[in-house]
Amino acid sequence: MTIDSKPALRPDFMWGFATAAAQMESGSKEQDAAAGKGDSIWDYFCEKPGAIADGTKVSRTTDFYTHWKEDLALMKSLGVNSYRFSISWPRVIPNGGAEDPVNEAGLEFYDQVIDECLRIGMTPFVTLYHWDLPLALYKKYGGWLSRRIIPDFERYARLCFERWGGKVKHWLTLNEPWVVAGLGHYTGSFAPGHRSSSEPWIVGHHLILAHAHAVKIYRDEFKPAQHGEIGITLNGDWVEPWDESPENVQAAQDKMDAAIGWFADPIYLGHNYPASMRKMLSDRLPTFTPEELALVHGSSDFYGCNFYTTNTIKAGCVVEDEINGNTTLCFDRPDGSVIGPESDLGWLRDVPWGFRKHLNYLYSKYQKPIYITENGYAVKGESQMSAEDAVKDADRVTYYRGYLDAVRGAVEDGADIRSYFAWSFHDNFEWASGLGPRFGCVRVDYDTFERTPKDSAYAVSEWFKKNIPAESS
Ligand code: PNW
Repeated sequence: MTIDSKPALRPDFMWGFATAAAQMESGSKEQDAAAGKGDSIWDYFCEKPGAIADGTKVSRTTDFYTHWKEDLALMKSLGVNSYRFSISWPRVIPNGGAEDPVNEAGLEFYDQVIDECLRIGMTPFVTLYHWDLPLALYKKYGGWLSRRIIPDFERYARLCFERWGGKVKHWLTLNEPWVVAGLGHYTGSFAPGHRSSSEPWIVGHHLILAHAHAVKIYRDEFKPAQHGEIGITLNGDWVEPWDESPENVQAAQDKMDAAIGWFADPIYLGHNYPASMRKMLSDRLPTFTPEELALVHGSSDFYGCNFYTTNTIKAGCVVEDEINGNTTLCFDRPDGSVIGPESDLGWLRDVPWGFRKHLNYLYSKYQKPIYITENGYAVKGESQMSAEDAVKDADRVTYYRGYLDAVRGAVEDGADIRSYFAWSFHDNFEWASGLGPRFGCVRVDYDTFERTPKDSAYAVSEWFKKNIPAESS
């Protein structure tokens, strides 16, 4: 073995694919009803004309509910050692509330999935909340807009720890609170579709508190016997100042504060929100009481990182964009060149070098082991391709190789990185974009639900075979 190919990752590095319940479980509305699943805010949002680009619905995605065993076997055949997925809150508590009945069939569904993961040697990495809020809680008190959500989330979390904590040792409370607050309540592009300049900051506050309360329950009541770890996962992409001017350099930091610091600064650093956000929002931004901040500070055992792209960034904006710190995100440079090729989504480009910088930034600022919980790519025009062409996903292969090399680079730089989950296992419901953009390493035929691995599935698998040292036997 040459020095160059020396494996840099930990022998116990966790890798596999990531999914989320709402994006891939359902086969039909009738199936959901028969399974006792309650509606989520996404079921409601999908009924709004124009909300979903192609008019598809979250109640008919990839039917993992039927195909779970075959999907887990396919993952395993690719050599993974773990699987990140989420529990559907309305599947296990259809109306969501602390006093509402539990749906035993929903619990049994996840019993099967978790048991099968363990049986075939995949470590389950489980998200409690990946955006599918029980609709009943939204109707009752506005969902995340109300503090009343905290005891309801606590009860849901406790139910999950009680039922599965003996088997699940890696928990994520919330996936990407920035998206829940920002796209759900500022741009209105995601469920529940609110456009407001006051709500996102309240929603964000309640998300942080609900997360921290769930973590306290885990640590007080379950961790002593179950010995697992728990944290939150945040999105937030890298930004490169458009040029060296002080205002554009400042814009880059303001954007990192708004996307990541909003949640990470209270949780990891104990700050009462970043100063740049306080300046921008003044008293629209809530304040943690000292007791709340004591609960929040340190409430994540690790840094959960979802990462997709890199932008160039300029100070100021034409249209106000407070969830990005009122900056302008670009893909071009002063010399007219672009930062990376286009994908199937306007916000996503393939820029591998930004990932290494980003991981180093996170590790030096927050000083926590990093679990990469999502990273992936939607190939431009893939939906219009034949199945034969779509599985030859050369652009996705290039993306993964570049980003995975960046992960190894950050490890070589000294960052403590412990997992990597590719987004996503198979093509699935891409939220407001519907079934159009495809993120899967496995193709799904949306008529027959047939699954076919793409070249990227094998490429990711090969990369890990080369880069994780064999555990000494
Ligand atoms: C993440 N943005 O969402 C989610 O965790 C996944 O459920 C999703 O499928 C995946 O990334 C790909 O989109 C995001 O607009 C959605 O910046 C939108 C944005 C970021 C993340």
